[in-house]
Amino acid sequence: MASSLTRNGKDTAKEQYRVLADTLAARGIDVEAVKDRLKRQAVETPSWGYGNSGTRFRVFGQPGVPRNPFEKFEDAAQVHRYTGICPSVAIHIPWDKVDDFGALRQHAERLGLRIGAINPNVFQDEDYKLGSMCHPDARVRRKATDHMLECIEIAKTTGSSILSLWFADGTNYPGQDDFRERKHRMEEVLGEVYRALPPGMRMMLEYKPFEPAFYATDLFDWGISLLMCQKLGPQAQVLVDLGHHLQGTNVEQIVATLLDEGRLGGFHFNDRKYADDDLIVGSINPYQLFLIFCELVAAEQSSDATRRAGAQAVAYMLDQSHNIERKIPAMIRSVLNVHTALAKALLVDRAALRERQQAGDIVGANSLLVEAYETDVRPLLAQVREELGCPAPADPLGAFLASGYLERIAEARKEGVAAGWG
Ligand code: RM4
Ligand code: MN
Ligand code: MN
Repeated sequence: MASSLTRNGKDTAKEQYRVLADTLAARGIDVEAVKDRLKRQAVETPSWGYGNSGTRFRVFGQPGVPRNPFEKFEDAAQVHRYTGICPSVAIHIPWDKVDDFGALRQHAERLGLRIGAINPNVFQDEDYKLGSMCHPDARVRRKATDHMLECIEIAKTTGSSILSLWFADGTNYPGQDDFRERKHRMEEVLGEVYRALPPGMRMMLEYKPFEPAFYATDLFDWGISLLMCQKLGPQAQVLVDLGHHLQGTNVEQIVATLLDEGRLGGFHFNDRKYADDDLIVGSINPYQLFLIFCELVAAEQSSDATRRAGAQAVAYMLDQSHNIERKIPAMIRSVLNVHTALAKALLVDRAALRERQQAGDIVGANSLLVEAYETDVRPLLAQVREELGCPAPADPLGAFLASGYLERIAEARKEGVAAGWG
């Protein structure tokens, strides 16, 4: 659907921006500073979000889906082109295993991209039926450890600075294994991997309450991830995947707590209605996304330099599987939603908020958030994309759909096997 911005043409978009900028300036907002922050935002897209995926019932293939990691980067370059803020792509090993990672890196760079977080896969092998790092058999733990060490080597070649870890480890029945022993095995394996990290590389530890394990998961919540990180050392940080919480969890409070402890490594953005649904971020609960960004902006603007630096180093990544929706458009929509949530969070009058908090003005304090959230930031983001040099600043998704790219890849990638869940 064309937005009002495109319907009325470029000049109208400019006019709408001028009106908004004046309104914001009158509210005491430094519009240039807001734009600078929005231009500095980076969102990493996941290579696996470009391949076919599905549920355990069915994977519905799509035309033109990449057949190899090189083509995934070509699709990711489209997302970056139209949004202006997606310069890197996370890869998953072995889904994205290639003979020559140096060549993949060059390919990415030629497209104006870089290779981002490396995600080892220690859940899709027969050996991992009882777990990987917590497996009762030392041979399997060794295999999982070696795979993670191999991923650190790959990261050195690709120039990646994040080793992103998610484990399917857990048990399905009470009594199946010993909780404390599994925890000890986890500490040992993670310790060995941690010690192999070169300086400057961060390990990010993801948690998830259930699935595929249905009784107990070894890294089950942010508390256990934080505990592990604290035992490991400063290069270990927690990764918050928005779909990895039980219903009703206050995710923004977790974010604030981790930021305050200097242990928020990054995000896997997505959205969900029920569990780990991996839907387009901001499609179900955009208000939660906004509140999360409010915490990030607050930490970035904190008077404490360490907190500021920690917030500025947060890695913003998407982790989504677009099962039935077209992949590149879904990715573009996701990135736009992230940018929108950040833009709104940047409009919160933090000084006034503080005053009202101190005064116990509950409704007044809340109103400042509501006012920011209700602001239509589309003209501001269009202006930001224009300044970033995007080809269709007012309507990136519409312009991508009209570009003919989807038709071209459907034709060009007819032969061969599409990448997807193996
Ligand atoms: C998990 C988790 C991981 C992702 C895998 C494929 O649920 O979110 O980040 O790598 O799925
Ligand atoms: Mn994830
Ligand atoms: Mn997940």
